[in-house]
Order: sequence, then structure tokens, then C-alpha cells
Amino acid sequence: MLAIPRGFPRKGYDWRDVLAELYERFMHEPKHLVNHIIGSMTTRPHPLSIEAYKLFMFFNANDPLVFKETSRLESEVIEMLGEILGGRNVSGIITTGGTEANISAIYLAREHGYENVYVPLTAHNSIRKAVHLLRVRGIDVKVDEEFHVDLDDLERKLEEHGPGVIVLTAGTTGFGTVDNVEEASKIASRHNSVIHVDAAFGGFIIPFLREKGYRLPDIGFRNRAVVSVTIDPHKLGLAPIPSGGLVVRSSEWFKPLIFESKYMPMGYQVGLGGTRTGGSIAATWAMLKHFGWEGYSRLAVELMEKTLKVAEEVGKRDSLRLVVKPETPILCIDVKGVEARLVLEKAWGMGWYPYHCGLVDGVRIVVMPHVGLDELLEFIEVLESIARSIKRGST
Ligand code: 0PR
Repeated sequence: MLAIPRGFPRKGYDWRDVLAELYERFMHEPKHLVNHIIGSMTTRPHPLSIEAYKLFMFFNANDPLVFKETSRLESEVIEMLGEILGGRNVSGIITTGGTEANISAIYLAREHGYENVYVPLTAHNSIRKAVHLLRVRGIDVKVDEEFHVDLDDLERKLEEHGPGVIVLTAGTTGFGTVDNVEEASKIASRHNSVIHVDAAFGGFIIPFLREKGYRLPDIGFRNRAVVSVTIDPHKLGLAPIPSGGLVVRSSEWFKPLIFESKYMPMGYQVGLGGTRTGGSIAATWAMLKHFGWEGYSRLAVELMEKTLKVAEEVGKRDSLRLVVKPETPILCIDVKGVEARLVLEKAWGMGWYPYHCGLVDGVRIVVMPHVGLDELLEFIEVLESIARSIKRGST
């Protein structure tokens, strides 16, 4: 029951009443650790990252003369993200999320003269947003039946339209699939083109899985054509929202993101945003230092093992079909003969929150750290029973 009515009050309320109202509203929101948020790329941030965020949230990372330590933390974070991605002497910025990082990356490519943007069908919508905002030329590229960029089609399109920036995804939003960055890099170099890798989701898992022997391509800077990578701490990095990351190959490539700003003490500002919280930076720094390579590696394997167990279970059910074998902790499930939209409607009504796969009609599950194996196995049962009830209703 809400006690404070809508609208901007003439006379303010007592802080206790305001807080009581917020607690009330908080109770209505589904929570990662209590409810079944099984389709979102967000998770419950690690307690240490919340503490770190709170410590640095008041400091403006875009005012490095005053907030020197925040600025130093950011450069250390970028260096560490670069190490995860096999880069040395990289540059970059902590952003509000993958969208800002992707828009910044396409902007950088444009400023360096690459106005053709090759966009595979599986690319996240923030890439199309960037193409629209930046008035560059978006060129669609096909994907193969396993939802990887179609390398033949990519090469054909490059021959037809000329050099540009190729967007590849390491952990696609709908399927979790990983584009073959290694092969695409060779093609890009042959066509004087560059690559932006959107590893918003996969950046914190693929390099670790690779080291553990999972067959996945190198998604980072060891590939010659890769000039920038999006990698989001607020997804699998366990930092709070808003924490995105853009890592670029060199300070030279980063330069167009430095904007003159006469009134600022430094005379310039960095990135597409203005005032930027130090909270995200400190939180990411804390996570990287606390988990280290081994910690993220353990998490990666744990999530992947869970995902593969669920995939195996889906394979045993007649009414369900796995659309593609999972490469990262995302499952897309076809509920045979039933529209995913209808399944989602019912599931949400029952307190389960899976999403849609997007390109194909399927139910998407993202196995984030807060999602349990038992919970997922229970959801498989729920899916089957929803499918049965919809089929019964339609006959
Ligand atoms: N790149 C990829 C591959 C993504 O999957 C996403 C987000 C982004 C970029 C953009 O990241 P930001 O949302 O941080 O800007 N994909 C999620 C999705 O579409 C976004 C999301 C997350 C949606 C949590 C809902 C939600 O509850 O599923």
C-alpha cells in the first residue's frame, strides 16, 4: 500500500516516510537471490564490490586533477582488463554499460576513417543504435546455422563495400555463441579493416574457459585486426550497475574520445559521458583484485558446467529442443509447437523470468552466478508443464 501519492510534493515528507515507501516498493521488485531471475544478464553484485562502490561513488572520474586516486584506479582497471584480453599498453574507459562502450567503439572507428560497419545479425541492438546515432553505414552480415558470423558472407560484403569496422560478438545476447574472431581477423587484415569485439557478456568468461581447455576462439588483442573490445564488469564481473568497459588497443586509437573542455581543470574530458562515478571503477578494481585469474576461472567453469547439465536435461525431453549447443552460460530452448511469447507470458505469471532468444522463437536462460542448478532443473519441469497446458488449451 503506497502512502505517498504521485507527483512532486509542494511540502516534502519526513525522511522516515520516504524511506518506508521505498522499502515497500522494494518488496514488490523481484530479487536475484529470492525470485527466479533466470533470463537477465544482471546478477547480485558481490558484497565487496558494493562496499567499494559506496566508498568511491561520490568522486568524479572525469575530474582527475581533483580525484587523482579514482583516476589511478581506472587506469589500473583498464590495464587488468587488457591483460584478460591479451593486450599490452592498452587504453580504455569504464562506461555505464555495454551500450555506451559499443557506441564509443563505433565512434572511434568512424573517427579513424572506418565508416562502413559490418553488423552480423546476432549483434546486440546497441550496435544498430550506434550506427543510427553516428550516421555511419551499417552493412548486414549473415550468420550460419550455429549463430556464428558467416565468414564467407563477411568476405563477400567486404569485397563489395570496402574497408570498415567489423563487429563480432563474444557471447551473443540471444544464444551465447562466440564469433570466430581469429579467422575474421585474418579476413579483416586482407581487407584493410578493423574489428570491434563485443564481449560485454563473454569477456569475463571466455578467456578463462579457453585456458581450461574449452574450444573457444581467442577474442582479444592477440588477433591483429582487433582494435577495441567491450567487456562489462556489471555482467559476469560481479560489479554493480552501471559498470561497462571499453578496452582499446592503444592510446592513439583512444584519442578521439578525449574532448576539449575549457572549463574543466584538465582542459579536457574523457568519454561520451560527463560526470562519471568512481563507484563503478572502484567496484571493478575490487572484483579484479579479489577474484584474480583463478577466481574468475573457477566461476567460469562452475557456470559452464551448470549450463551443460541443463542442456543435457533439455536434450532428454521430447517437448523441448536446444536451439544451439551452449558455448557460454546462455541457453536458447525451443518449446516445440508453442510460441515462445505464450510460454514467457505464463512463466512470468508464475514468477519465473526467462527471456526471448530474439532471432529465433525460443526461451532464453542466462545462467548467472545467482542462478542455481536445482532451480534450473525445476524450471525445465515448469517449461514442460506450461507447454502441456498451452497445447491442451489450443486443442
Ligand atoms: N552487448 C551484448 C552482447 C549484450 O548482451 C548487451 C546487453 C549489451 C551489449 C549492452 O549492455 P548494457 O545493457 O550494459 O548497455 N544485453 C542484455 C540483454 O539484452 C541487456 C539486459 C540485461 C536486458 C539485463 C535485461 C536485463 O534484465 O539481454
